[in-house]
Amino acid sequence: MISVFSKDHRLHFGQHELIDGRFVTPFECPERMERIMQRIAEVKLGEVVEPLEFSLDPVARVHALEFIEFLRTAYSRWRQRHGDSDALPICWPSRTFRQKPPAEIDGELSYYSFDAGTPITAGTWRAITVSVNVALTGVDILQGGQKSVFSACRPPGHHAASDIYGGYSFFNNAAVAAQAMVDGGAERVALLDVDYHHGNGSQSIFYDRADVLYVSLHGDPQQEFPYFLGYADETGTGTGEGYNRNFPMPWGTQWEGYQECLDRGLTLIQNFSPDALVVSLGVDTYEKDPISKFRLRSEDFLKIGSKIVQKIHCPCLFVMEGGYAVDEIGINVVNLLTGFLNG
Ligand code: OKP
Ligand code: ZN
Repeated sequence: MISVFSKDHRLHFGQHELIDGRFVTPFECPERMERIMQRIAEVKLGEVVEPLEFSLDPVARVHALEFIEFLRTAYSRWRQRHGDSDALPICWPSRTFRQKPPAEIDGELSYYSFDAGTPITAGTWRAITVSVNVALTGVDILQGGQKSVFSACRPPGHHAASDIYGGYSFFNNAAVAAQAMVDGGAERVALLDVDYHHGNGSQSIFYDRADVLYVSLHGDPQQEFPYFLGYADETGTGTGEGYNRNFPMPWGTQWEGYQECLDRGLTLIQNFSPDALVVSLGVDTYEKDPISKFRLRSEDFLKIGSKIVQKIHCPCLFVMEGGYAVDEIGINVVNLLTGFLNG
C-alpha cells in the first residue's frame, strides 16, 4: 500500500491543551506520526510519497471562505495581541447568545471553535494545508488505479465542520477527500469513521446529502467528547435522510460489542454500493489509549481491516485521525492496514 506523508506535520505542535482541569502537553503531538511512519518502514508496507501541492479550491468545497481566511491569519493576529503563546479560546457562544462573529481575534477564536484543546501555533496554517494535501494526494493516487492508499494526515480533521474547528481538527481532511472524489466523478462515496470519537464535523458537512454516506462507530456522546452529536437518532435530513448512521457504544466496549456494530455499519455501506470508500482511521479505541475508554487490543485492528476488505470492494482511502497511545500507535495503525491488505 502506498502511503502519503510530509514531515511538515511537525510544524503544528501546541505547547498546551486544557484537559481535565489541567494545562498539559497536547496528546495530539508530532511523535504520533513519527511512530506510525517508523512502523510502516519496519514492516515495509510500501512506498512512501510526498504530497502534491493543491490550491485551496478543494478545501473551499467543504469549508466556508471566511473560516479559511480566519485560520490563515489567526496566529499572526493573536501574536500581535498576546506575543508568542498558543492561540486558545476561553469562552463560547452557548445557548441564549448571538451567533455573530466579533471583530477581534480573541472573540473570533471563540466564534469559530468549540473547545480549549485545539491550540493554533505559528506553524499550524502550514501543517493543516499540508495535511489536507496529503489526503488529496491520496485521492489522486486512487484515481490512478491503486486499490488503497494510506494518507498520513496530521493534524486530524473529523471534528472540523464547515466553519468550526476543535477536537484537534482544523480542516476536515477526510471530508475534503470525499468531496474531491465526488467532484472527480464518484456518484456515491461512503465515509466510515472508526475513530473513538464521533466525527461531528464530517457528519454535519454531509448531513443533508445522499451522495456521501457517513457511518461512525464511537463512544456514546452521553459519556464522551464531543458530547453534543453522535446519537443513533441522527440519521440525516432532507435528501440526506437515511445517509447518516451513528453507532454509539458505552465506555469499556471490547471487541465483542465493537464487531457487532462494525458488521452492521459495513452492511449499510455494502447496500449503498459506493464508488469509493474513505476510512477515518483513528486507533484511540485501543485499550491503553490515555484519553479514551474502549478496550480494543492490537490484534483487533487486524480484524477491523480484514472485515472492511471482505465486505467493501471499491477503492479505499485511509485518512489518519486520532490515537494517543504513542508506544503502540504504529503497530495499531499498520495492523489495520495489514488486515485490509491480507483480507
Ligand atoms: C480528537 B480525535 C475528554 C477530552 C477530549 C479532545 C479529544 C479530541 C479527540 N476528556 N479532548 O477524534 O481523536
Ligand atoms: Zn478520536
